[in-house]
Amino acid sequence: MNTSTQQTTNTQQFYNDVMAGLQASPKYMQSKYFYDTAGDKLFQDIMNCEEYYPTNCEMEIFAEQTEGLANAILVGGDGFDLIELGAGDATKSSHLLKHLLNKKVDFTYLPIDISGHVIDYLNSTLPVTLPGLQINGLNGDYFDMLKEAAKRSNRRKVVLFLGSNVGNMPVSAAEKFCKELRNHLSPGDMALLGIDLKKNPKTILAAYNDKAGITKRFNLNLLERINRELNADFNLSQFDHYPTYDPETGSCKSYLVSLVDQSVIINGAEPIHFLKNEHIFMEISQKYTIEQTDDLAKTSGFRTDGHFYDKKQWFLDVVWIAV
Ligand code: AVI
Repeated sequence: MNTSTQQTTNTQQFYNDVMAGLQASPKYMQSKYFYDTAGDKLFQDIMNCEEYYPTNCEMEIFAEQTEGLANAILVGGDGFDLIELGAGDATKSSHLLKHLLNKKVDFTYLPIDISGHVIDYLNSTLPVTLPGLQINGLNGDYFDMLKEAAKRSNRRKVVLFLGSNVGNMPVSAAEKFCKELRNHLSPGDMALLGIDLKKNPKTILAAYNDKAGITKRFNLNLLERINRELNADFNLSQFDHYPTYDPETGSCKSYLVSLVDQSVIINGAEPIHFLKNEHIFMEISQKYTIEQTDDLAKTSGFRTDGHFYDKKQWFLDVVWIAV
């Protein structure tokens, strides 16, 4: 498929998903659409803001416990493929890559990302910053690319899925995802997942309700994206950001709330009506207990082999072995 055909397909899919979500009751959006160019930048700002702790916690684990992480994944032996789902700029994993290179470990790094720009960037920059790195970036859907990786080599696989991205799925979907991940692996292959833990509810809520209002802008940016890419007329000032955290379930959820009765037209279709105070569900960021992560491993066909925490014990990186 050429780039412009792909673009048209993506826009059509975006439109279908937005319409399905806004015609549903209650209304919802898919958080994967947060990440256009402006959304990527806002997410960078979130990661740098004082209240958003997950990135710093996981960075601390990768920077200060690199040897432990490396030893955990080397248990299965030398000569493996290190696959990273949603690699982004690979800042955290670079600590691990550097350590493995210094130890002269035989491995190939295969970052997978839905963004072609991310893969081009990693393919061109990492071999410069990490001389000797064997890198083979794959652009596409996670599971399609895992299949591709399996076709290209039959070496042992270690899959990284960092940043608490698994938290952006409800628990049942996370289970389904982990089972599917397991189905793409063979016994002895490994997964290293970053998972945000339950903690003081105020700490969690503050992370999604920063004082500077960056998370609010991050949520509103999706409406702006719909205006721009799908020819819609959302009035952003008529929506407010409403984050919640339920300590019982561990679900942190973000909503946009309509401040007035209003209608929005998307690409000339039938207007979408919003009642005053009606909400749109935007995103879940699920928090887990340690026991829940062990259960998640078990139900999806893995055995837990390691737990790595930051000093505050706010964040957990688990090492799972496929059984
Ligand atoms: C990408 N993901 C793990 C972030 C999270 O914490 O759920 C996205 C995010 N949304 C608002 N702040 C950060």
